[in-house]
Amino acid sequence: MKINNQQIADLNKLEEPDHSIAFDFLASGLQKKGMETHKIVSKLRDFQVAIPSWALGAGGTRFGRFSYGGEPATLEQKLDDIGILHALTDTAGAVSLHIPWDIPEDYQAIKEVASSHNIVFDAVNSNTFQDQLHTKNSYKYGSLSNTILDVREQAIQHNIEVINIGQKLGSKSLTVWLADGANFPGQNNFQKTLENTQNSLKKIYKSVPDDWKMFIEYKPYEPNFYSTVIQDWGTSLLLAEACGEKAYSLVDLGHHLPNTNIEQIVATLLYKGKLGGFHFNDSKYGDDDLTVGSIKPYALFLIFNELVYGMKNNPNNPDLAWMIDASHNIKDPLEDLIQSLEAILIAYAQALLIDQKKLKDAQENQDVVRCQEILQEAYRTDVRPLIKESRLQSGAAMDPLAVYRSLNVRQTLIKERGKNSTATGL
Ligand SMILES: [Mn+2]
Repeated sequence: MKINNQQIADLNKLEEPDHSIAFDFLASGLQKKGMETHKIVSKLRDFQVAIPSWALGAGGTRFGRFSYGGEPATLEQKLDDIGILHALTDTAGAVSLHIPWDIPEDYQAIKEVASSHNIVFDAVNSNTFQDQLHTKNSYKYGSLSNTILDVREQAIQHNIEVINIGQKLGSKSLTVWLADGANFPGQNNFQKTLENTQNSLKKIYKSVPDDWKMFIEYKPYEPNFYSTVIQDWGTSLLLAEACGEKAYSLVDLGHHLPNTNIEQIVATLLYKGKLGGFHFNDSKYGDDDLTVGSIKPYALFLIFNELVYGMKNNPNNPDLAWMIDASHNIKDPLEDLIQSLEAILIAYAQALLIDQKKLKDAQENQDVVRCQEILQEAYRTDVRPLIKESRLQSGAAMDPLAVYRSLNVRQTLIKERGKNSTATGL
C-alpha cells in the first residue's frame, strides 16, 4: 500500500479552516514575545527520526506475543510501512537496520524501494546478544567482553560485517549495544570484562570508515540482573574516548534507573562533544519501550531543552542520529509510531519556545522562580498548530493518525499480506 499526496491533500482541506484560526492566534502571540514562528516551523519540518526495522512488527514480552495482522514479513514491506509513516508525517525519513534480522538479499532493489519512499539508511545495529544458527561460538557468557578470545573475535567480525552491509546501503554509523554482564556476584571480573570490551571495541573501531561514527549505547540492567559491562553514560563515554574521535555515546531514554536526571547526562555529553545518537521511548519502571511522551512528557521537554541548547552552543558535537526505540505489544505499531513522532515534535517545539536569553538572565540573577516560569511558559503552550503547519507545508497529513484510520491502512495491509504474516526480529 502506498498513500498518495492527493489523498492527504483532500483530507487536509477539511482541517485547514480550523487550523488557520488556531495557527494565526498562536503565531501572533509568539510574535509579541519576539519569536519568529516561520523559523520554528522550518526547524520542525527539518527534523527527521529514524524508524528501526524491528519496530514495525508486534513486540511482546517473555509471557507472550500478540500479532495484529498484516505485519511486514520482508525488509521491503518494512520499508513500505516506513514509507506510509513518512508520507503521513514527513518526519520518518530514515530507517535503522538490525543485523542479522534484516540483511538485504538484493541491495540494489532495497535501495530502490527506500528511495521510492524518500527514506535513507541511518545507523546499522549489530546483534551479539543472541546466538545465530550459523555461528560457531555462543554469546551466553558475553560477546565483546567474553573471557574466550574466539568468542570475542566472532563478535568483532560480526560488527565489521555490519559496517560492510551498512556501507553498501549508504549508512554512516554503527550502533553497538552489548547485553554483556553478569547475573551473579563473582561471575565476572569487572576489570577484565571492561578491558576485554575496550580492546574489542578498539578493534571494531579500526574498521569504522573515516566518514562514519560508532555509537556506544549503555543500559544499567537486563538481560543481566547483577551487572552490565556498559552500564551507564560514564562507561560509554570512557570507552568512546578510548576508541577515538569517531566514537560517541548514545543515550536511550529507557536505559536509566528510575528518576535519573537524563537531561543532565545529555548536557554533559553535549558539552564534551560526545553525544552521537539518541533513542526515543518512554518508561515507567525500566526499559519499558513505551510510546514516547506517554509517561513523562515534562522530562522529555527538559531533555529537549538541553538538546536545543546543545545543538546551538556545542558546535564540537556532531548532528545527532535520532531514532525511536520502542516495542509495540498491544497497539498497532504504525499508530504507536505516529503518536511517538507527534510527542517528539511537541517536545521539540516547546523547547524551541524557551526564551534562552531571558532564562540566562534569570539564572545569572539567581531568580529561581523566574527560571521555572520561563520553562513552564514554554511547556504549557499548545504547540500543535506549529506541527500542523509544518506538516501542511511539507505535504504531510495535518492529523496523521486520523488520516491513517480514515484510509483504513491496517485493514488494507491485512488484505495485502494476510492476517498471519509475521515480522522478522524479536
Ligand atoms: Mn536503544
